[in-house]
Amino acid sequence: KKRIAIYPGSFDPLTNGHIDIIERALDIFDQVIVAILHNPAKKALFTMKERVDMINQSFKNNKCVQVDSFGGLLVDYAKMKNAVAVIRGMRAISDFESEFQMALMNRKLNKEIQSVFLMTGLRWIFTSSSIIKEAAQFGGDITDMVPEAVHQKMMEKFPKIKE
Ligand code: COD
Repeated sequence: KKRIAIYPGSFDPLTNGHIDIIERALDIFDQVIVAILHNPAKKALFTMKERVDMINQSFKNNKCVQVDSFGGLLVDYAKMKNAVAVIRGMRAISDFESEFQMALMNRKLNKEIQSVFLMTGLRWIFTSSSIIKEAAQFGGDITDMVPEAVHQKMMEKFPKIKE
C-alpha cells in the first residue's frame, strides 16, 4: 500500500528550505502531496495558480510529488487523500512552540493522522518565504535560496532584483 504524506503550507513562494523537506519526506513516504492552503484572509504575493505552477515546474520530473490546494481543516483534507501523515519542516527553535500546538490540535481532531517533523538542512535554518520576499522587494540577491522557476517569477514581480 502506498504511504502518502501531506506537506501543507502557504508556499508563497516555494523556497529551497521547502525543497529540502520534500526530499527528506520522499525518503520515508511513497508520495508527498504539497498542499497549498487557500486562505482568502491572508494576502499572498503570488496567486494560487502561480504558486502551484512554480512547484510543478520545480518537481516536473518527479512523479512522487503532487501539488494541490485545499481549504478547511487540514486533517479532513489529509483523510480525503488517504494520507497517513502530515509533514512539517523545523528550522530554528522558534518553530517549536506553534508547531507543537498545531500538531496537538490536529491529533485531537483526528488521531489517525500523525505529524512528522523533519529537521531542515543547516543551510536553510534561517530561510523563510517572508524574509526572501522582503530582500527581493529591495533588490536583494536571492538566487541561491529559491528554485529557478521561483527566481524567474520573483524578477517579474520585483524588477529591481539583480541577476
Ligand atoms: N526549512 C525547512 N522547512 C521550512 C523552511 C525552511 N527554510 N521554511 C518553511 N518551512 C516549513 C514550515 O516549517 C512549514 O512546515 C512548511 O515549511 C510550510 O511553511 P509555510 O510558512 O508556507 O506554511 P504555514 O506555516 O503558513 O502553514 C500553515 C497551515 C496551512 C499548515 C495551517 O494554517 C493549516 O493547517 N490550516 C488549515 C486549517 C486547520 O486545519 N487548522 C487547524 C490546525 S491547528
